[in-house]
Amino acid sequence: MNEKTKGAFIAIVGKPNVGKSSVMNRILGQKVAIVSDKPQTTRNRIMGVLTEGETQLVFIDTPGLHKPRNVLGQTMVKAIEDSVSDVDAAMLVVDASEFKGEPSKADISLIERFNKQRIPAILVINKIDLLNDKEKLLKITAVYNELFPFGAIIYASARDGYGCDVIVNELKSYAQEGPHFFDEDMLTDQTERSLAAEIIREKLLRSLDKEVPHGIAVVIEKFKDRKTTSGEDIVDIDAVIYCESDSHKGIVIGKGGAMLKKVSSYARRDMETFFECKVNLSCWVKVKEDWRNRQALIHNFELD
Ligand SMILES: Nc1nc2c(ncn2[C@@H]2O[C@H](COP(=O)(O)OP(=O)(O)OP(=O)(O)O)[C@@H](O)[C@H]2O)c(=O)[nH]1
Ligand SMILES: [Mg+2]
Repeated sequence: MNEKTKGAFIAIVGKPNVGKSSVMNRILGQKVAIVSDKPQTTRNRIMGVLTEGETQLVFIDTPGLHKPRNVLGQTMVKAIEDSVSDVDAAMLVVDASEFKGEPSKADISLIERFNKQRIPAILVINKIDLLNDKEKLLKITAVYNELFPFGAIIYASARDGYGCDVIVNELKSYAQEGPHFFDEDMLTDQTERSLAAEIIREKLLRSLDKEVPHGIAVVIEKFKDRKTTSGEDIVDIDAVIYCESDSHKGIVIGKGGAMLKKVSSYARRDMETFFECKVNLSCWVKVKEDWRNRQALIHNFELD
């Protein structure tokens, strides 16, 4: 082969809930990062790799930039800062439907970081499927154009897939000649255990209200392949769902165990699709008070 390989590392940044993980999943054509309608769904850096011909784009999906209210929040914000310092380009995602006439504080602070680190960036205006007023798009474009010399401003809908091919083409222009960092068929750096834990956390975020899911951490204690008696592949997964109080534990378990049963069954289905085999999932719920302020526990839960 005389083709020269190229690659770029791209940080995906923005406010919570704007659709960063959704855009990455859509670009990769596979769900590697969990998604929910609750802010702060993504808790640490999640890598997604796209290899197309000679070019490899390595995406770093990050938590949404917010004002930390606990040690976990501080750790999440640190993960964003670390990501932006070490990439070839950044992709700032904004939610078109949430635009209130001026850029958010989070976006201004991220743009300051692009300037400080001398990182080029593109702007992705996402969720355009929710916009009735197309004038608003022009307004957002004008406002953000004033703020930073974006390499491109792209209208997108991660829900429909609109604009995602344009994003990939733009990002390819930041790729530099060099060997690929990862195998062509690699999709993410997450282990099977962390993928399984994240799938459970996604179902909890989607099924529970308010503060309860934010105070949850999931740890996989067992992940073991075996063959069933009829020779089929099956994996036994034991998961512990940690929450912050007895009352939260009660909510996670639900009346007669109904909530835990529902969450486990949705999670198992997703795991079977992702791991392409049968899954036997058992979940337990335990309490670890105020874990989001306890560095040692945050470390144990692999969130730092
Ligand atoms: N209508 C519409 N909804 C979208 C689109 N993209 C994402 N969403 C929804 O927006 C919500 C947030 O999506 P995420 O991808 O989790 O957002 P995020 O920016 O990664 O959020 P954090 O990880 O919390 O920072 C979810 O309910 C998505 O389904 C879009 O293009 N259109
Ligand atoms: Mg996310």
